[in-house]
Amino acid sequence: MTTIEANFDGLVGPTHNYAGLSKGNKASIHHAGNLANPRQAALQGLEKMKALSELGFVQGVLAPQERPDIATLRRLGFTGSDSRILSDAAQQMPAVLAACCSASSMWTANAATVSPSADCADGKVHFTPANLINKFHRSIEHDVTGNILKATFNSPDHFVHHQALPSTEYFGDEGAANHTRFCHEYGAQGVEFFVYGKEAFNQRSGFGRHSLSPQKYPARQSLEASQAVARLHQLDPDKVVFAQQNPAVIDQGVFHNDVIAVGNRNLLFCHEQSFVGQGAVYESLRRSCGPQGLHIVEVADQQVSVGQAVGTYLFNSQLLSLENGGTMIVVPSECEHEPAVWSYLQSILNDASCPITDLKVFDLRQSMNNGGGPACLRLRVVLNDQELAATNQQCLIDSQRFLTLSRWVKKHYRDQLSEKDLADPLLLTESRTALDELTRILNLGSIYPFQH
Ligand code: SUG
Repeated sequence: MTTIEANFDGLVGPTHNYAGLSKGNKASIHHAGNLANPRQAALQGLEKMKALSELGFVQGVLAPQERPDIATLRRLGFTGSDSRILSDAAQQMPAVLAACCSASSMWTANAATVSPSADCADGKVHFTPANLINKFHRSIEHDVTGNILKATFNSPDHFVHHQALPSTEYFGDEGAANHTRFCHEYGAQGVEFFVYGKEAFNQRSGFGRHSLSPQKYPARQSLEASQAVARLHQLDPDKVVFAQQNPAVIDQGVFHNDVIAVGNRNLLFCHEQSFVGQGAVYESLRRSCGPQGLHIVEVADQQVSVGQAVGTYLFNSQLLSLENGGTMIVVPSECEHEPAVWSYLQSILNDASCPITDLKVFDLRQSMNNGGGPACLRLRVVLNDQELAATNQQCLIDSQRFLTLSRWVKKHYRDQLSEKDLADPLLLTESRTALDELTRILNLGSIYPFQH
C-alpha cells in the first residue's frame, strides 16, 4: 500500500475582491479598495494546480463558497428579493456586504484540520472544519466548507467529518494553517504539531495571559481549540506537540503560523522567532519524532527579517517530496523580487547539507495581495491507495479537468471587480450560474444554500 500527500487547492470564487477585511494581515489592509481581477485570480490558482499535477503530485480542488451570501444577509435582518437585499445592505452596511462577498474560502489551509488515518485511533482520516471565528467574513464559511469536504471525501468507511468547534473566541480555530505533521513516511504514524496564539481558559485575569499576548493584532487560534481537535481526531497524546506562536511576530503581521513556518515529512523550515521557547519546542518535537529524527532548517533574522518573511511569504511555501528523495520548495514570485530572500533561497539550494533541493516559483499575485500564498491556497490530505480511490475523482486535477475548469472560469468570471460591483444583482446571478455548473463538473451534489 502506498500513501501520498495530496494537495487540495481552493478554487477562487467569482467574487474575489479586495475589501481590507483582515486586521493583522498586512496585505489585506494594504490592498483594500484595489480593483480585483477574479478571472486572473482563478486562473493563477489553476496554473499552480496544473503544474504540480504535471510534476506527478496528486492535486485536488475544493469548490468555493456561495457568494454573495444572501442567506447570511437574511439572517442579519435584510428582507425582500435578493436584489433588494443587496441594495439595502450596500446602502446601510457596506462593510457587512463586502464580508458576505469575500472569496476568502480560496485559502483552504484554513478550511479544516486534517489528520491522516495512520495517526487516528480508529484508522480513518479525520476532518474538522475551522470555525474561523476571529473574522466575520471567514466565520460564515464553515457550514458550506463541511458540505464541500463531505462531497469530496464521501466515504464513511474511510473519512470522519466533525462539526466545527463552537463558534466563540474561546475555541478560535484556523485549521491547517496552524497545524503541521511530521513523519518519516506519509503512511507511518506521525507527530502532529499544533501552534496556537492564545490561551482562553484558566487565566487569572481575563482572556489570555497579558505578557504573552500580542498587543497590536489579534491572536486567532486558541490552545483549547487545538486540544479539542487533537481529541476529536483520536490522536495519541505522545505524538502531539502544542506550541505557542511568538506574540511579537503576530504583531508584525504573522497572523497564522504558516506565514513563518512550514513542515513536510521530517523537515521543519522556520524563522528563528516563530515560537515562544523555540529551543524547548524543538526538543519536544525531536522527542516525539523519536529515532527517525527531525531536520530543522532555521532562518536567522539577520538572513531574512520577519518583515521580509511577511512581505514575500517565504515560509508560506509548499515543501513537496520528490521521487529522487529531494524536496522541492514552491514559493510565490514575491520571493524573487526581495534580494535577501532570493539570495537565501539560492544559498540553501547550493548547500548540499540542506534537504531542500529544488525550487519552483508561481505568480499568485491576486491571492498574495490579500495575504494568501502557495501554502494558504492548499489543504494537505494524506491518503493511502484505498482512501484515494474513495475520494471524489472529479475533484482531482489532470490536464482534462484543468482545461474544463479554465474554460468554466473564462466563461463565467469577470476580469474586474470593485467594491461597488458587489451590490450588482447580475453578479449574484452570474455567480450562482457558475457554481451550479461547477457542482456538476465536480460531481458535488447540492452543497450551496441556493441549491436547496
Ligand atoms: O484570513 N485574507 C485571509 C488570508 C488567509 C491566508 N491563509 C493562511 N495563511 N493560511 C485571512 O486573513 C482578506 C480578505 C479581504 O481583505 O478582502 C483575507 O480574508
